[in-house]
Amino acid sequence: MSEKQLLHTDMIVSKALELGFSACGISEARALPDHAEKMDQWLTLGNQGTMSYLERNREKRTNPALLVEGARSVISVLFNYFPGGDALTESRYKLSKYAYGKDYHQVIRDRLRVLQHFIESFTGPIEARVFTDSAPVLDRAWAQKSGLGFIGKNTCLINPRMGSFFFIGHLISTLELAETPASITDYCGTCRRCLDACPTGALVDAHQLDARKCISYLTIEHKGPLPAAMQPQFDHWIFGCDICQDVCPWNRFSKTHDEPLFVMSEALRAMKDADWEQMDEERFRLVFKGSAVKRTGFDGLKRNIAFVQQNTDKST
Ligand code: B12
Ligand code: SF4
Ligand code: SF4
Repeated sequence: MSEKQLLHTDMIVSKALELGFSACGISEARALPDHAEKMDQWLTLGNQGTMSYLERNREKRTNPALLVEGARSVISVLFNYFPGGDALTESRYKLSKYAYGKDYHQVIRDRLRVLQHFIESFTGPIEARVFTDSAPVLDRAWAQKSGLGFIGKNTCLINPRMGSFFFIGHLISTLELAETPASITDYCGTCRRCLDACPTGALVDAHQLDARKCISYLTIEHKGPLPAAMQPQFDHWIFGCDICQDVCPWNRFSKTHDEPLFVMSEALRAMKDADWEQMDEERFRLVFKGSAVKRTGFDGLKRNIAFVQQNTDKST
C-alpha cells in the first residue's frame, strides 16, 4: 500500500465523520463468494417472499466490478438514527425507529455525493456510484468486510461501540485506497435474545430470517391481506418492527442521533389512536411528507392499522 493511498484513506474517513456519518471503513473491491453462496441458499428456500427484486442481479450484489467498471475500492459508511427518548407517546401504535424522520435514502445519498466531490477535489474525476439500500449491493456484508461491525444472529450489522440502529451506505469507485482494519469478530456468543423475542418466529435460526414471517416485511413490503394467524403477534406494529434490535444487549451502547432531518415532526408526534384509525389520504400525505412510510402507501398503512386494531379489540 502506498503512502498516497494511506493518506487518501485517512482523508476520506475524516471527511465522512465530518459529514455526520458515525463510522467509515474501506475494503478492496473483490467478489464475495461466501456471501453469494449464503444468499443463493436463502433465496432457494423462498425466504424472500414476494421481494422478487432480490432474485435479480445476483452477481452484482457480491461483485462490485459489475456495478462500477474497474472498481477498486468500496467505501462503507454508517449513519445513526437512534432516536433516544423520542417516541410515539400519544398512541399505542408503533412505527419502527428508522421511520420517525425524513426518508434516509435521500439524506444518505446526498452526503455520499458530497463525499465523492470531496474525493474528486484531490484525485480529479473518478468513476463512482453511491448506494444505500436500493441497489444490488449487500450492504451488511460490505460494511462487515470494511471492519464496521459483525453480522448478529438477528441478521443486522452490529457495531460494538454503537449497537445496530444505523443505516448503511456505500460509495464504490475506481479509486485505489488502503483498506481499514478488517472485520470485527462475532460477539453474539451464546446469546439468543433476538431469536427468543421475535414474536412470529421469523428468525428461524441464527442468521436465518424468513421474511415471510417477519412483521417488517409484512407491514412494509407485502401486498394483499396479512396472515390472520399472526395477528396477535403483531402487537401494535404498523410499519416495520424493532423487537430483535430492542432486545439486543449491544444496543445499550446506542447514542441519540443529532441529525435534524431524522427528528419526528410535530404532526407525527401528535397522532392519537383515533387519528390513526380515522386517517384519510390528505392527513397521510401531510404527516408522512418525505417519509419512508410512503413506501407502504396510504392503503398499506390503513391495512396495517385495521389489522392490529382488530387484534386489540379482541384481546381487551
Ligand atoms: C431485503 C431487506 C429486508 C427484508 C429481509 C431482511 C434480511 N434479513 O435480509 C426485510 C423487509 C424483512 C427487512 C427488514 C429490516 N431491515 Co432491511 N433490508 C433489506 C435489503 C434491501 C437487502 C437485504 C438482503 O440482501 N437480504 C438477503 C439475505 C440473504 O441476507 P441475510 O439473511 O442477512 O444473509 C446474509 C448475511 O447475514 C450472511 N450470513 C448468512 N448466514 C450467515 C451465517 C453467519 C455465521 C454469518 C456471520 C453471516 C451469515 O450472508 C448473507 C449474504 O450476505 C437491505 C439493503 C441492502 N441492499 O443490503 C436492507 C437492510 C438490511 N435493512 C435494514 C433495516 C434497518 C431493516 C429493519 C431494521 C427495518 C425495521 N425496523 O423494520 C428490519 C430488520 C429485520 C432484520 N432482523 O433483518 C438495514 C440494516 C442496517 C443494519 N444495522 O444492519 C439495511 C442494510 C438497509 C440500509 N442500507 O441501511 N429488510
Ligand atoms: S423485525 Fe420483528 S418480526 Fe422481523 S425478525 Fe425482527 S423481531 Fe422478528
Ligand atoms: S440479541 Fe444476542 S444473539 Fe441476537 S444479535 Fe444481539 S447479541 Fe446477537
